[in-house]
Amino acid sequence: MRRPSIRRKRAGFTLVEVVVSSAVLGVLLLAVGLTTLSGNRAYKAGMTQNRLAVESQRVLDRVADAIAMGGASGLTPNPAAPLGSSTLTYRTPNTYSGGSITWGASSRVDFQYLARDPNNGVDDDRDGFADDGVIVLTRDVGLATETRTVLARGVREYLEGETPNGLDDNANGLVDERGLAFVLVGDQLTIRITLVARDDNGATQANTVSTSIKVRN
Ligand SMILES: [Ca+2]
Ligand SMILES: [Ca+2]
Ligand SMILES: [Ca+2]
Repeated sequence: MRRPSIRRKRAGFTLVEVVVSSAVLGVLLLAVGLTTLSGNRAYKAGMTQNRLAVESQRVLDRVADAIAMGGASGLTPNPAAPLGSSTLTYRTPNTYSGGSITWGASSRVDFQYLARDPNNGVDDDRDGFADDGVIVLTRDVGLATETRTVLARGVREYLEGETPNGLDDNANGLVDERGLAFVLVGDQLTIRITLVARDDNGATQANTVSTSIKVRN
């Protein structure tokens, strides 16, 4: 005669199952947390990069537009390689008649240090960047009508990739160039700008733009 089989119902989980499940859940939660954190950091960095890209392009366009009307012979100093220049004074034509140009007052675009963060290797204003500065457009230089317009803030002291060591660290043909750098080759004036900012993670973000314009002889 066949004995009836007795099946016992399992109640709950074994300790091993609980430990394993908890470990798996922990790993999953950690992975999700890290992914979220990583995504959040990337998002904040991306936002700052986008803002810098738009801002640096806007400034570059303004500088290029301002200088485009100037004649190459009126550029002071002559921003020749390998040093280039972080300041450029130019004159725009007032009138053109009988084959001759009457030049107007001088204007200047240059990199300037801030009074609150002078050129001393120290981040005096504690914005995260030592000796960062501004790009200034000065019209009617030396006249009673002189005006000064700040075109950009957060300008890196040296162009991205460049350190002050007598070398061309970023391999662009210029040595120790500033965050605003002009160089003239023939009638082609190249303008380079690096803007910097801290993103919401506290990380440094930089954006560099450049353009070349033809200046008139
Ligand atoms: Ca300083
Ligand atoms: Ca600073
Ligand atoms: Ca360089």
